[in-house]
Amino acid sequence: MIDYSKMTIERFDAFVKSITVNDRIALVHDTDPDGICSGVLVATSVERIRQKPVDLVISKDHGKVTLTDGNLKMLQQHKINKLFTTDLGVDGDPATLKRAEETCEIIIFDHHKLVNDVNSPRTILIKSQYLVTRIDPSQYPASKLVYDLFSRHVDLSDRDWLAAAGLIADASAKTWQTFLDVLFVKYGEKKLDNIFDTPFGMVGRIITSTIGIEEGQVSALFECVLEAKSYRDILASRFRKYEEKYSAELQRCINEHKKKAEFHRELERMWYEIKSPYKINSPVSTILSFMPEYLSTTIIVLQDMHDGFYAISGRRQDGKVAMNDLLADCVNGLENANGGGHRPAAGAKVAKKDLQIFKERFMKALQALLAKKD
Ligand SMILES: [Mn+2]
Repeated sequence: MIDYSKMTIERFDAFVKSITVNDRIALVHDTDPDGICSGVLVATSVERIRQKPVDLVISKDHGKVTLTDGNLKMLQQHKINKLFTTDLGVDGDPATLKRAEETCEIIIFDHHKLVNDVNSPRTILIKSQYLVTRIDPSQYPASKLVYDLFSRHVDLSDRDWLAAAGLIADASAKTWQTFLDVLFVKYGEKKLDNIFDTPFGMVGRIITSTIGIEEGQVSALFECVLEAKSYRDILASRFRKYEEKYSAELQRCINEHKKKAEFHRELERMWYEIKSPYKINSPVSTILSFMPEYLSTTIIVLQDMHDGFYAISGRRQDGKVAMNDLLADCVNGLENANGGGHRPAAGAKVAKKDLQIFKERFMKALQALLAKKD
């Protein structure tokens, strides 16, 4: 049984009931599979509730998970009075949120680490950890959260595959086995050993690949997912070809890791700098982290983004190291850097000139953790 927090649910219900055709509604979503699937579920729900689409969709580019001045300007230009955000830790910047509150009522759907309790008369913060306390919030992705909550008000059963795609991409399939098993039967799809090879897994792969190769496609991709009556429409879309290219590149990076990564067995550490024309560090780190021999390895995969910054992904699947805290500590005080995410999977952005500092801090932190264990 899911232990819902009563107050959050009641406020959410009242908010949904207050939605009318006259509202100016915006959606701000993250641009990974969970962010897009949860965003599409919000957009679909709003449209079904009031028979009119959302008025504005803002797709966040990677690296900034909080609202920007540019986002606020857009909200004002479009006279938005109700705002939904999905899969973004916007609670990391309460000041900007307060400014958004001057014109908008806000609902935040998120499952990242709680940074600030930004609940207020104008804002409802819906963190997975408020609703379910017995699992790590990384295991209750935004897509499933949005699906569960909006299903209280509108029939989304024909879009359940969006919840599946989002949670599989966020490495949460094990937590939702029963939910997924029902869908495999319902749609007559085979359950495969590798969940990422199933059609629901493939939806996420197509999203990751498209954005990893051509970030400018994000609006078209969002539209495609929104219009799709079934996951089959996405698998048959023009975005499928990105997945093929990306998969090959992913395989190359995985194949080369033994040769090119730096290992430090004593510290249970892997440090792997990859070079690729695509933004690919995050899926490379995820795949490595689930290889049986690396389940107890702290993995860093980084990539020069050729914009003065490194994109960094950290993974550790056995739960012994909190990657979100670790990366946040390592970037603390560095110029234009940021870091955070989930306990098993986190990300960071660091200026090229500060990479050495980051690496030293990372090594020191692991040594300190190791000392604690002894
Ligand atoms: Mn997510």
